[in-house]
Amino acid sequence: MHTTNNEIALDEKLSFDNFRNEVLKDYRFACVSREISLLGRKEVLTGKAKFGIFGDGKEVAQVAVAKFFKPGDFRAGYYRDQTFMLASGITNVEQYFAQLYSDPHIENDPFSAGRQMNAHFVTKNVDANGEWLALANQKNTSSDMAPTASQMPRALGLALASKLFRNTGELKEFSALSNNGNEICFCTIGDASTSEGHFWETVNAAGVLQVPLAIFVWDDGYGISVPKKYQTTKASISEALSGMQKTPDTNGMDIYKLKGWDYAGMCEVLEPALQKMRDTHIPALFHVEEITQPQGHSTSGSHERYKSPERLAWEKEWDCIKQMKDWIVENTLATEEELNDIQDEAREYVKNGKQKAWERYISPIQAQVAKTVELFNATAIKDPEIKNIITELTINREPMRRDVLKALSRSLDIINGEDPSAIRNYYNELKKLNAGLYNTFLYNQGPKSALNVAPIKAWYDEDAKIVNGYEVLNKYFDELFATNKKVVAFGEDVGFIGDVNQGFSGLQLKYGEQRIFDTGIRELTIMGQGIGLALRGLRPIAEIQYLDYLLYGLQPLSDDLSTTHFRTVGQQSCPLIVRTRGHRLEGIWHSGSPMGMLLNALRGMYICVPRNMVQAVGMYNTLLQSNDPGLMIECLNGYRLKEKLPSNLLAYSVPLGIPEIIKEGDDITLVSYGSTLRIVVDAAERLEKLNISCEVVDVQTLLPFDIHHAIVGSLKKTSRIVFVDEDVPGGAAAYMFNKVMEEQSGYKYLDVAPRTITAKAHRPSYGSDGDYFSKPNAEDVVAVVKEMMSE
Ligand SMILES: Cc1ncc(C[n+]2csc(CCOP(=O)(O)OP(=O)(O)O)c2C)c(N)n1
Ligand SMILES: [Mg+2]
Repeated sequence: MHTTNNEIALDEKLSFDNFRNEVLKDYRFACVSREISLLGRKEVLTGKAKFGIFGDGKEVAQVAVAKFFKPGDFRAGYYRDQTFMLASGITNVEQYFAQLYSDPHIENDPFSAGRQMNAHFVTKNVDANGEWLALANQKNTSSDMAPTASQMPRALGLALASKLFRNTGELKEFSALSNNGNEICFCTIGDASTSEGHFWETVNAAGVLQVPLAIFVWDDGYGISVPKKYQTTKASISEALSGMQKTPDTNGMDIYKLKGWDYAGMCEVLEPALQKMRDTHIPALFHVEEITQPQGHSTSGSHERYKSPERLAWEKEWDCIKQMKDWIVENTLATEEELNDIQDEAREYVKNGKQKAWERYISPIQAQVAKTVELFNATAIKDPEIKNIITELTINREPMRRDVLKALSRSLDIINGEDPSAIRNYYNELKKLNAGLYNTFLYNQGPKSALNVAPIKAWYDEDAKIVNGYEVLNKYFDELFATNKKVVAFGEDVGFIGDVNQGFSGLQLKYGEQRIFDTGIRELTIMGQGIGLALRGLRPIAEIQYLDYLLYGLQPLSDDLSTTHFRTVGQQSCPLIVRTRGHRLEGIWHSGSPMGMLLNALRGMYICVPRNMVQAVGMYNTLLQSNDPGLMIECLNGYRLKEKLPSNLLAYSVPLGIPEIIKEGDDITLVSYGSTLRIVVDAAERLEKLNISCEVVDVQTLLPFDIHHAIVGSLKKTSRIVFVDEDVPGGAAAYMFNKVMEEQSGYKYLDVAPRTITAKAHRPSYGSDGDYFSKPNAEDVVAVVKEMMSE
């Protein structure tokens, strides 16, 4: 083919024009983002928003990174990423300000409906019915959190999913979820937050697992006021991590250093580095240095208090937008005037967007104020105190929803002689409306709610086999892995030996190392791994070897998993199943049953406490049909107890929140769960011989708890009730007590004072006697019941 000089010149001009346009587009994003930060701070300082934390100083690095963020990719980041999200098309000015104002309408703040602080982003992973979206075709972000480094554990799982999608034959068909595992998890973190254990555990695991995790450290030299010499060995995270560098003969990660003001330099490194990650899945750390904080850390406090004049002057000079501007002019891509115009236009654009967001935020509240005033005007109330209340409300220039409710409620206290029904009705109407805005989506509410799974009973063949508890699970997991391709299981000793109690015995050999696998001893990131996989549409079962060690993995379960559905207003589901085993072993760290701690920390998960493995299987089936996350605590001493093997292992499902009466009786109700039930049943049998008839109730799940109030039904019959478990005093037994007495109005049906029987406050001494004298035993139960019968 013959090309003329003219054609070559035209081609060059076109590619130069494209390049120039691209650069100017990025410059504009940077300017818009900077204006957001400047104006956002003002909105807080003038009282229109409560708190603000902004991404100023990180703009240029983030427009550079966003260029390589593709559909299918995921982000797990933190509150500095507004420019990244703007440039990726995930947020815009109006949405950003709606969140800053904590606008509770999802149409306005599409990330959290005002539930999250500003700069906490999310994209949907499920539709309104809980069906998985085509994540491979959209740019994705997991939902940001405020605890520093909390994004790290789940980032590992988001990256691991790419590896599983690429290497697991069974997953190939899910092309809407992954494009052959080409996706990278873009993980961002501040320099100071790398001091957290979460960071180190994640980095180590990524180096071992070889997953496409790209960690960007925005290094502005400070964690609030504390400089990095107090945070990081050698005051440099890339230096400190240099031993992690991958070599041709080792695993590990690639480590790059970038300058946060050097637009061209960053693009040049990022393009091949990120492509390599897609191709090879080798993780990488991008240490982005020389970043500034033009306005300091956040709206609370000023950086002049802890930065030296030299540092402040350096930050002005090395401001990334100034540097990018100089670079553009030097390279004659645009004139200074053109760039000033872009800046001016960005300022206007942000101001307009902010204004729209404010109007949308405030107008429904103003309407509530107007309606309240109208209601009062329509009645003949002349009370001066009420008039004051209403005047106070009307002169408030920035009223909040709570101000309206307070005014209505205070007036209702005072109204005398007039008919208050219109005002009361409006008060109740608003309370309902606000409950819908503020108190929803702790769990799935639609078809994917675990509470909507139809119960199916276990069937037993006439010649049903009697097997060990662990064999029930083993048979079940075998059938599960054969039929549900999205299920994966992992944890310490789960892969090769099939878990310490043989639930997965032989299954790695059968289903492969991609589906059932060992992990390092790292409970925190095992949980994060599960969260990330679940967010990407898989059905992970993540194991904590013993309940006592769940504490190591509790933070991501409590802060991340349990709040995911709530903080995203139902837009993200994370159906992780955490499997563990516990209660009743021996010694200080092998006997734990810290159920009260879990109940308090894990609202947003379901907590299943099956009494045997057949019940456990039914609960696994229920959870797997739903999008709700669950914790399954199997009885450690139940694996070798004999159980009858059902014939419909995969089909039957135990409904959550439905207690089962496992022994009927008339004199007293004994409520318990899990391993303790065996002690309770023992005691009940002894009491039977003394002519005391006990009704024994297995609550089956602590969250949810007895949703149809069956226990009060038993109490109506017996008039006496005891709650028994092996948690500390005031733990889960007290929780059950409260539920039945307060929520179910159980107090109305009591003949004698209700009791709890629990373990001692201290942890048990080692050995069987240590257990006997620390945990509740049958003798204790018999004694308490006899005493109650004689009262
Ligand atoms: C677990 C936890 N501890 C403390 C805080 C309070 N806190 C918020 S931001 C921050 C500093 C983070 O600094 P860095 O990681 O460098 O990010 P930067 O804000 O500088 O971008 C601290 C201590 C927190 N949010 N979470
Ligand atoms: Mg910092």
